[in-house]
Amino acid sequence: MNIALVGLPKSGKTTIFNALTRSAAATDKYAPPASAPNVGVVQVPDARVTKLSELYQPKKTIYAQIEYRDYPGIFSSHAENPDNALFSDIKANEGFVLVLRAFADGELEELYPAGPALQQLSTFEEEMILSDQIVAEKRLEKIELGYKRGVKTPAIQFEEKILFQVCEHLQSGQPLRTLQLHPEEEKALRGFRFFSQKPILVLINCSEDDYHALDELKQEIAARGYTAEVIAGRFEEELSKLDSEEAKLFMEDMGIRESIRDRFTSLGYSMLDYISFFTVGEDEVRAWTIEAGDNAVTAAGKIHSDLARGFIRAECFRYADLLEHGSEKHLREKGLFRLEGKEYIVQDGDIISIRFSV
Ligand SMILES: Nc1nc2c(ncn2[C@@H]2O[C@H](COP(=O)(O)OP(=O)(O)OP(=O)(O)O)[C@@H](O)[C@H]2O)c(=O)[nH]1
Ligand SMILES: [Mg+2]
Repeated sequence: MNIALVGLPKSGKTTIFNALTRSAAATDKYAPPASAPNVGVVQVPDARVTKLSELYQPKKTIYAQIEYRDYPGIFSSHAENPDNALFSDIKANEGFVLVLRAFADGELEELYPAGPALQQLSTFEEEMILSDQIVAEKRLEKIELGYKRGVKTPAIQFEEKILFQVCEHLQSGQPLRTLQLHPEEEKALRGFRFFSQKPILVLINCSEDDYHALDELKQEIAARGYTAEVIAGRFEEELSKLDSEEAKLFMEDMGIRESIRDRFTSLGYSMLDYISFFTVGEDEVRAWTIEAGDNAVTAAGKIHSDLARGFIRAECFRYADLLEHGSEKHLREKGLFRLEGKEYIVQDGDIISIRFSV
């Protein structure tokens, strides 16, 4: 899974990146925006994988991973000339964490004016919509030009029809996230990687004092269709440098139940609507990530494309059942060891073995 940290300049993206990945990337107040992202990979702590590893004693245990990519601030006069390479890079991520600056720093606000948090959200959304509009309109112009040269296929006409819809939707100020599309329409648009189509989680970055006082702002952001979470960014950055016992004491003091690093496991999965399935054996116990609603062939393809191509069936049981009955043998006796076909919708916590032939 990969997640981009985005936002207006100096909203605290790198500070939060450091907390998430236990890195020490520079967070200089005066430095101009960097030109490349910071990248960090974090293992997803999953008690189920740990338990499966105890049961199977494999040579290798592999947890799922989240890759965080922390980008320089975009969409403001301080981030001029957004070069296309940077935008493409940002849009290649699966989901966005939008960091809003909600800590008070008069000097920063003077150097990098951003306005109140809600205004930052509006600015960012408007800019995403505008950027998508430019992309869609450019493509429409190219299609028109093609028509004049006699390039007209049903596929292009189909694309044109959807792009008109896209432009209309964007023009009304709506992000593409809210445009209902059929699967084949969605497929035709996939290559554009529109900004406003990405799943977004909003992080309100505030000072320690305000940590428990931002429910109203959270609700206002929710009313605009976003999930919002509050984080005391700099505090969490400091926290991530401590050992876990020390960190626990500080967190209790502050009334923080879980560090951002731990909170993000479920936040990331629910933002992207992802679930986990597992493969087990003597060699390896491993967690895999797929979208909720994916079928057995898609899951097989995550492991290896050969497994999807030569898919015969999935042998499958549930983690919870294994825990309850203790062994695969007992599961077989209870009829809880299932054979599933291509169309089977994989469930969170399924343990799967793919039979295939190529
Ligand atoms: N008081 C306070 N300051 C913060 C917090 N988070 C970040 N800062 C400060 O804000 C400044 C910018 O922080 P960064 O994390 O570098 O911000 P950024 O969004 O990565 O900045 P760009 O990448 O340049 O857009 C630094 O001086 C941080 O120490 C916070 O939660 N509270
Ligand atoms: Mg930064």
